[in-house]
Amino acid sequence: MANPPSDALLSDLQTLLGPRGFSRDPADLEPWLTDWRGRYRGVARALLSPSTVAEVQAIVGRCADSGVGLVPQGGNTSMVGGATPPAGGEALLLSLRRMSSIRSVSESDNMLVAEAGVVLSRVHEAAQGIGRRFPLSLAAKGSATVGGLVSTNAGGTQVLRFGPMRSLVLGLEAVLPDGSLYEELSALRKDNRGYDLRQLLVGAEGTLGIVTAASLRLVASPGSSAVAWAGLESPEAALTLLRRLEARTGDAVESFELVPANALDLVLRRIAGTRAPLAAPHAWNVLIEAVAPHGAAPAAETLQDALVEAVEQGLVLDAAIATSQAQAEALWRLRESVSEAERLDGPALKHDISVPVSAMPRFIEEARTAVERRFPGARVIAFGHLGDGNVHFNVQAPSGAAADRWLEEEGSAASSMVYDMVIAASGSISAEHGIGQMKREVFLRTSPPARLDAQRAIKQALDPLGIMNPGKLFD
Ligand code: 2HG
Ligand code: ZN
Repeated sequence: MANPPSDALLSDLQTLLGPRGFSRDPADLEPWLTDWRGRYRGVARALLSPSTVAEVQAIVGRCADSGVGLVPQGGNTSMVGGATPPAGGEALLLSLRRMSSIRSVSESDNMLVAEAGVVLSRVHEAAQGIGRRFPLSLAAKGSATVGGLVSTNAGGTQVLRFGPMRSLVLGLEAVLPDGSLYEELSALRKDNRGYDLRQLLVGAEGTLGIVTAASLRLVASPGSSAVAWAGLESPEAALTLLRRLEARTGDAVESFELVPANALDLVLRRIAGTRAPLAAPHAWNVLIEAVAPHGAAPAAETLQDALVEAVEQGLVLDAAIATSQAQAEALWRLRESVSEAERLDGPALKHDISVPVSAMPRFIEEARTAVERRFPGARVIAFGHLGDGNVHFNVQAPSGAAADRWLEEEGSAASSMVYDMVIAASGSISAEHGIGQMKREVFLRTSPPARLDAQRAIKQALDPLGIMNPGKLFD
């Protein structure tokens, strides 16, 4: 267990970091003590905002000497309370937001080096600046930071082709729990010197060290891209369509996002300025983005041909292709607003789950029927990354005044039911959001012993004092 910080430690940190890097003013701390969904609230004794790696090392070193817990935080967009301090008030909040420089961009190595506090949309811009791109995107791109993306092994809406963060991190710089610096911002594509510490830190949720910078892989910009919206009868039809489109485009489908009628309906009702993409509503929809390399037939042509054929065959019920950048953005906005529309609509239980891709259509239909039958009034909204076998199987509480009581009385039974079905389908109870505080119990309950024991041993070896992001993953 971590210790509370002493007055001596606090004043030492204040001297070290100066007025811009240290605050105990409740007004400065307030925005960062609650997660963005308002589900978790914590207490911290001070907000530390270092601007250099040396400062992070000094902070961690001092906290290690006195056994004080540190909660790293970037854009505060965690879906599982992973960046919210514990309620006990004994930890220090370590914001990486001031470490926000892009240290280098290299065309010949096809990579850039960004500090932990760089926001994802700036990574996109920097890559574009040299005619390349960073192929990972998500709705929170305007606030999610590199450190958090690395530490949660973030996924998002482009995993289908280039994989999650794990496959895009070439090197890392991180301060380990004893204050030492792991410094391998390497551009190496091959490196087999023993255990891969970089991959251990990716997805560790700040429990094994503080990521301060990452080398990120870039890919070629496409010659053209096309965005379409299609209405279908079922998730099964959607998966069939995906495989056909992949065959047609030579695996150049970059996004294939499932949106059920109830999610689209929420967006159209709750998000100003949105419009229905097709003439009539359909039970299921997909947003598709496909690309084509320079010199090849434009992506819009290939996608159009494939969709016309799919409509003729009855696989797709209706479809629309964006004919301008503005239209493409409007379609993307529908997809990216689902989470926010759901939040505005009322409380929901979030289940970020995965099962084998081939099993997902059946899982969605069966699990939805089972949950809605057992919990009358609750509504399942299953949307997201069908091609990755990952949907957000969210359960909205019955509407009206009884919602909060329902969550309290039935919420954990409903979540257990979903997770048990996921485990029975050989799936994962956390596909892309991590464990944080929200999933600790189910993580401990459902993980195979060998997996848990090995992870605990790693945590114990690297962070024996338990000062790194206390209360997340393990105690
Ligand atoms: C998404 O895919 C995010 O939009 C959020 O992962 C999912 O709100 C959610 O459940
Ligand atoms: Zn997602």
